[in-house]
Amino acid sequence: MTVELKVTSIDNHIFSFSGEVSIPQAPPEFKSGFIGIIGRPNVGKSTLMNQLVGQKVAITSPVAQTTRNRLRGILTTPEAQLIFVDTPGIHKPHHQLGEVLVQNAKIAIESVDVVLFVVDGTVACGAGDRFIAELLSRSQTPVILGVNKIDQQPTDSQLIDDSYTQLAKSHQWQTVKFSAKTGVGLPELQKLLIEDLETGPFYYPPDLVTDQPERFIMGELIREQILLLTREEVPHSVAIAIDMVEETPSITRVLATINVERDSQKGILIGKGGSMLKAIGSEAREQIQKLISGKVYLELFVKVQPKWRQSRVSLAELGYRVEE
Ligand SMILES: Nc1nc2c(ncn2[C@@H]2O[C@H](COP(=O)(O)OP(=O)(O)OP(=O)(O)O)[C@@H](O)[C@H]2O)c(=O)[nH]1
Ligand SMILES: [Mg+2]
Repeated sequence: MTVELKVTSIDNHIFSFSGEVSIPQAPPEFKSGFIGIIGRPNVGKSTLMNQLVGQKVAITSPVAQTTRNRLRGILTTPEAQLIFVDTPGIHKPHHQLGEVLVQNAKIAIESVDVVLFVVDGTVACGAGDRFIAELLSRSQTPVILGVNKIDQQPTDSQLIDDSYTQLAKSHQWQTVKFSAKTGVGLPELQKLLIEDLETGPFYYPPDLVTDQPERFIMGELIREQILLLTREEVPHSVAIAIDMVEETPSITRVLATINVERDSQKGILIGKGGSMLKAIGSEAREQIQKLISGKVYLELFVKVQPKWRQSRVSLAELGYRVEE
């Protein structure tokens, strides 16, 4: 028996279903479920999800607070379907956007089957981790502690390791160590996660890797280049709107607007003689070409929209889920 799932999508190549798709029926012992990836900013949550899924579905950067929206990455093996929910790093919020992000992470904790609490194995457990641990201990959701970045641990990592062993012990959490960057330890992590899941159906078609429309990922790939190429407050003050995607047999035309809060930020983004915008555009274009496996023409506009981060209406308009 197959279940017919009707989804209408205009330009969702990754989604890969425009029209009708069939989700096969899972075998009796098949396991499935939702795994929330939670942790402080910059610990490697999105890098981990991309590695597990085997494709870049989430953008990553050395700048903290890269991820803004909850995003699913899907891994289907012969025995299980794991749906990872990547979340924004949890930190003390300073403005409306920050509050929305933390609130969304809290909701993510409650709406998954297992929480994978990711910490940075290059530094000892800190106040930020304990804040999240406290939040997690108030929820019924089972937790696995994932110590990441072990490829970069100092040679004497005893104190660091002890700090996490202590944390896991006090909450009776299982611990697993890995490197999202090199992939070391990920097979063990995957095995542990599958053990923790219950038997269940396919939630998504087996070949799907994310629940996000291609348009959203295009915007994220532009934002990723801004994170990598600009400094200080600029990266956090931008919101991307994809205004148009037009596909022809030979090329896909994408028009996008980069919204910023101030004229000075607009100046930085455009750069001398337009050099910065050109660099952002050409790098992002390459990434988008990889995403859609085809030629792309990308045109970027910069617009000042004062205080968009302070306004819940603007946040919603720019595609951020605002959950109460
Ligand atoms: N050495 C090393 N670096 C890593 C590893 N995993 C992630 N990183 C780096 O850590 C930085 C942050 O990675 P992200 O995946 O963007 O982190 P995040 O937790 O999603 O960050 P937010 O979305 O801001 O909360 C990037 O520069 C990554 O390349 C790892 O296993 N080893
Ligand atoms: Mg992230």
